[in-house]
Amino acid sequence: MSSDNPCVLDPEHGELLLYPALFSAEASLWYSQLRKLVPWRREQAMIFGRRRVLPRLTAWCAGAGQRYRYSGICHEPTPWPQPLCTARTAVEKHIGTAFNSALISYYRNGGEYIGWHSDNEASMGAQPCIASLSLGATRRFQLRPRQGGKTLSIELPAGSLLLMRGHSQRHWQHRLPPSSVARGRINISFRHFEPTSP
Ligand SMILES: O=C(O)CCC(=O)C(=O)O
Ligand SMILES: [Mn+2]
Repeated sequence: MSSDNPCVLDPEHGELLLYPALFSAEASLWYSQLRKLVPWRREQAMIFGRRRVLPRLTAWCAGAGQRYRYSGICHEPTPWPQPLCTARTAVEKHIGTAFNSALISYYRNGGEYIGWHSDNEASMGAQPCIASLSLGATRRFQLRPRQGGKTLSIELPAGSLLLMRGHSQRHWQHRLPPSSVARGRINISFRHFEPTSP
Protein backbone atom coordinates (compact mmCIF):
# COMPACT_ATOMS: atom_id res chain seq x y z
CA MET A 1 0.00 0.00 0.00
CA SER A 2 1.39 3.42 -0.90
CA SER A 3 0.70 6.40 1.33
CA ASP A 4 -0.68 8.85 -1.17
CA ASN A 5 -2.89 11.79 -0.33
CA PRO A 6 -6.38 11.97 -1.80
CA CYS A 7 -7.38 14.37 -4.50
CA VAL A 8 -10.66 16.05 -3.47
CA LEU A 9 -12.92 16.12 -6.52
CA ASP A 10 -15.67 18.26 -4.91
CA PRO A 11 -13.81 20.79 -2.73
CA GLU A 12 -17.10 22.38 -1.61
CA HIS A 13 -18.30 19.23 0.19
CA GLY A 14 -15.27 16.91 0.37
CA GLU A 15 -17.39 13.81 -0.31
CA LEU A 16 -15.58 12.56 -3.46
CA LEU A 17 -11.98 11.58 -2.78
CA LEU A 18 -9.57 9.91 -5.18
CA TYR A 19 -6.43 8.07 -4.04
CA PRO A 20 -4.77 7.56 -7.45
CA ALA A 21 -2.09 5.03 -6.49
CA LEU A 22 -3.09 3.60 -3.11
CA PHE A 23 -2.91 -0.09 -4.08
CA SER A 24 -0.78 0.07 -7.21
CA ALA A 25 1.66 -2.51 -5.78
CA GLU A 26 -1.11 -5.06 -5.08
CA ALA A 27 -3.34 -4.35 -8.11
CA SER A 28 -1.89 -6.75 -10.64
CA LEU A 29 -2.04 -9.82 -8.36
CA TRP A 30 -5.57 -9.01 -7.16
CA TYR A 31 -6.71 -8.55 -10.78
CA SER A 32 -5.43 -11.90 -12.00
CA GLN A 33 -6.67 -13.77 -8.93
CA LEU A 34 -10.15 -12.26 -8.99
CA ARG A 35 -10.58 -12.73 -12.73
CA LYS A 36 -10.14 -16.47 -12.17
CA LEU A 37 -11.84 -16.95 -8.78
CA VAL A 38 -15.01 -14.84 -9.00
CA PRO A 39 -18.11 -16.70 -10.26
CA TRP A 40 -18.95 -14.07 -12.89
CA ARG A 41 -22.54 -13.75 -14.08
CA ARG A 42 -24.16 -11.96 -16.98
CA GLU A 43 -27.28 -10.40 -15.42
CA GLN A 44 -30.32 -8.91 -17.13
CA ALA A 45 -31.90 -5.60 -16.12
CA MET A 46 -35.25 -3.95 -16.90
CA ILE A 47 -34.49 -0.69 -18.69
CA PHE A 48 -37.44 1.43 -19.86
CA GLY A 49 -39.69 -1.64 -19.60
CA ARG A 50 -37.41 -3.92 -21.66
CA ARG A 51 -35.10 -6.73 -20.56
CA ARG A 52 -31.49 -5.95 -21.43
CA VAL A 53 -28.36 -8.02 -20.85
CA LEU A 54 -25.87 -5.96 -18.82
CA PRO A 55 -22.78 -4.90 -20.83
CA ARG A 56 -20.39 -6.31 -18.19
CA LEU A 57 -20.06 -9.32 -15.89
CA THR A 58 -20.88 -8.96 -12.21
CA ALA A 59 -20.83 -10.71 -8.85
CA TRP A 60 -22.36 -9.69 -5.53
CA CYS A 61 -20.42 -10.69 -2.43
CA ALA A 62 -22.43 -10.36 0.77
CA GLY A 63 -23.76 -12.35 3.69
CA ALA A 64 -25.90 -15.46 3.19
CA GLY A 65 -29.39 -14.61 1.95
CA GLN A 66 -28.56 -10.92 1.34
CA ARG A 67 -29.92 -10.32 -2.15
CA TYR A 68 -29.30 -6.97 -3.82
CA ARG A 69 -32.19 -5.78 -6.01
CA TYR A 70 -32.39 -2.78 -8.34
CA SER A 71 -33.60 -2.08 -11.91
CA GLY A 72 -35.15 -5.55 -12.18
CA ILE A 73 -31.82 -7.22 -11.29
CA CYS A 74 -31.65 -9.58 -8.33
CA HIS A 75 -28.05 -10.32 -7.38
CA GLU A 76 -27.79 -13.53 -5.37
CA PRO A 77 -24.93 -13.35 -2.86
CA THR A 78 -21.80 -15.35 -3.51
CA PRO A 79 -19.07 -16.12 -0.92
CA TRP A 80 -16.02 -13.86 -0.64
CA PRO A 81 -12.94 -15.17 -2.47
CA GLN A 82 -9.76 -14.83 -0.39
CA PRO A 83 -8.14 -11.99 -2.41
CA LEU A 84 -11.33 -9.96 -2.00
CA CYS A 85 -11.14 -10.40 1.79
CA THR A 86 -7.51 -9.24 1.65
CA ALA A 87 -8.47 -6.17 -0.39
CA ARG A 88 -11.40 -5.39 1.90
CA THR A 89 -9.22 -5.51 5.00
CA ALA A 90 -6.64 -3.22 3.36
CA VAL A 91 -9.31 -0.70 2.28
CA GLU A 92 -11.06 -0.75 5.67
CA LYS A 93 -7.75 -0.20 7.44
CA HIS A 94 -6.91 2.76 5.27
CA ILE A 95 -10.20 4.62 5.44
CA GLY A 96 -11.49 3.47 8.83
CA THR A 97 -14.90 2.25 7.61
CA ALA A 98 -16.22 -1.32 7.68
CA PHE A 99 -17.87 -2.89 4.62
CA ASN A 100 -20.11 -5.95 4.57
CA SER A 101 -20.67 -6.30 0.82
CA ALA A 102 -19.09 -5.71 -2.57
CA LEU A 103 -20.51 -5.39 -6.05
CA ILE A 104 -17.79 -6.48 -8.48
CA SER A 105 -17.85 -5.69 -12.18
CA TYR A 106 -15.65 -7.15 -14.88
CA TYR A 107 -15.41 -5.13 -18.11
CA ARG A 108 -13.73 -7.59 -20.46
CA ASN A 109 -12.76 -4.86 -22.94
CA GLY A 110 -13.44 -1.19 -23.67
CA GLY A 111 -16.77 -2.04 -25.29
CA GLU A 112 -18.20 -2.96 -21.87
CA TYR A 113 -19.43 -0.16 -19.62
CA ILE A 114 -21.90 1.08 -16.99
CA GLY A 115 -24.34 3.91 -17.75
CA TRP A 116 -25.29 6.96 -15.67
CA HIS A 117 -26.65 6.05 -12.24
CA SER A 118 -26.37 6.71 -8.51
CA ASP A 119 -25.98 4.02 -5.87
CA ASN A 120 -28.77 5.44 -3.77
CA GLU A 121 -31.04 2.46 -3.03
CA ALA A 122 -32.51 2.47 0.49
CA SER A 123 -30.46 -0.64 1.26
CA MET A 124 -27.27 1.45 1.07
CA GLY A 125 -28.44 3.74 3.89
CA ALA A 126 -29.06 7.51 3.86
CA GLN A 127 -25.43 8.50 3.34
CA PRO A 128 -23.71 5.52 1.73
CA CYS A 129 -19.95 5.25 1.92
CA ILE A 130 -18.74 3.48 -1.21
CA ALA A 131 -15.08 2.60 -1.71
CA SER A 132 -14.44 1.84 -5.36
CA LEU A 133 -11.23 -0.02 -6.15
CA SER A 134 -10.01 -0.28 -9.75
CA LEU A 135 -7.85 -3.11 -11.13
CA GLY A 136 -6.63 -3.87 -14.65
CA ALA A 137 -6.84 -1.40 -17.53
CA THR A 138 -7.06 2.33 -16.82
CA ARG A 139 -10.50 3.64 -17.78
CA ARG A 140 -12.12 7.06 -17.81
CA PHE A 141 -14.83 7.58 -15.17
CA GLN A 142 -17.31 10.44 -15.15
CA LEU A 143 -19.38 12.20 -12.51
CA ARG A 144 -22.13 14.72 -13.23
CA PRO A 145 -24.13 16.83 -10.78
CA ARG A 146 -27.82 15.86 -10.71
CA GLN A 147 -28.82 19.55 -10.61
CA GLY A 148 -26.91 20.22 -13.82
CA GLY A 149 -23.41 21.63 -14.17
CA LYS A 150 -20.02 20.51 -15.33
CA THR A 151 -19.27 16.79 -15.79
CA LEU A 152 -16.02 15.68 -14.13
CA SER A 153 -13.87 13.17 -16.05
CA ILE A 154 -11.11 11.32 -14.26
CA GLU A 155 -8.81 8.41 -15.07
CA LEU A 156 -8.99 5.40 -12.76
CA PRO A 157 -5.69 3.49 -12.98
CA ALA A 158 -5.07 0.04 -11.49
CA GLY A 159 -4.82 0.33 -7.70
CA SER A 160 -6.73 3.61 -7.44
CA LEU A 161 -9.42 4.01 -4.80
CA LEU A 162 -12.35 6.38 -5.26
CA LEU A 163 -14.31 7.16 -2.13
CA MET A 164 -17.89 8.39 -2.55
CA ARG A 165 -19.49 9.31 0.77
CA GLY A 166 -21.90 11.67 2.54
CA HIS A 167 -24.58 13.01 0.21
CA SER A 168 -22.58 12.34 -2.96
CA GLN A 169 -25.04 9.70 -4.27
CA ARG A 170 -27.86 12.24 -3.85
CA HIS A 171 -25.95 15.03 -5.59
CA TRP A 172 -24.06 13.16 -8.31
CA GLN A 173 -24.48 10.45 -10.91
CA HIS A 174 -21.56 8.45 -12.27
CA ARG A 175 -20.73 6.20 -15.21
CA LEU A 176 -17.92 4.32 -16.93
CA PRO A 177 -18.31 5.10 -20.64
CA PRO A 178 -17.13 2.74 -23.40
CA SER A 179 -13.53 3.25 -24.51
CA SER A 180 -11.12 1.91 -27.11
CA VAL A 181 -8.96 -0.11 -24.65
CA ALA A 182 -8.61 -3.80 -25.42
CA ARG A 183 -7.61 -4.94 -21.94
CA GLY A 184 -10.04 -5.88 -19.19
CA ARG A 185 -10.79 -4.02 -15.97
CA ILE A 186 -12.28 -5.10 -12.66
CA ASN A 187 -14.02 -2.68 -10.32
CA ILE A 188 -14.83 -3.56 -6.73
CA SER A 189 -17.40 -1.35 -5.13
CA PHE A 190 -17.27 -1.99 -1.37
CA ARG A 191 -20.46 -1.02 0.41
CA HIS A 192 -22.35 -1.28 3.66
CA PHE A 193 -25.56 -3.10 2.88
CA GLU A 194 -28.67 -2.87 5.06
CA PRO A 195 -31.28 -5.22 3.59
CA THR A 196 -34.71 -3.58 3.63
CA SER A 197 -36.93 -6.53 2.72
CA PRO A 198 -36.62 -10.33 2.76
O1 LIG B 1 -16.64 0.46 -12.76
C1 LIG B 1 -16.72 1.48 -12.09
O2 LIG B 1 -15.76 2.21 -11.86
C2 LIG B 1 -18.05 1.87 -11.50
C3 LIG B 1 -18.93 0.73 -11.08
C4 LIG B 1 -20.19 1.23 -10.46
O3 LIG B 1 -20.54 2.36 -10.56
C5 LIG B 1 -21.03 0.31 -9.70
O4 LIG B 1 -20.73 -0.88 -9.59
O5 LIG B 1 -22.05 0.77 -9.16
MN1 LIG C 1 -22.12 2.90 -9.12
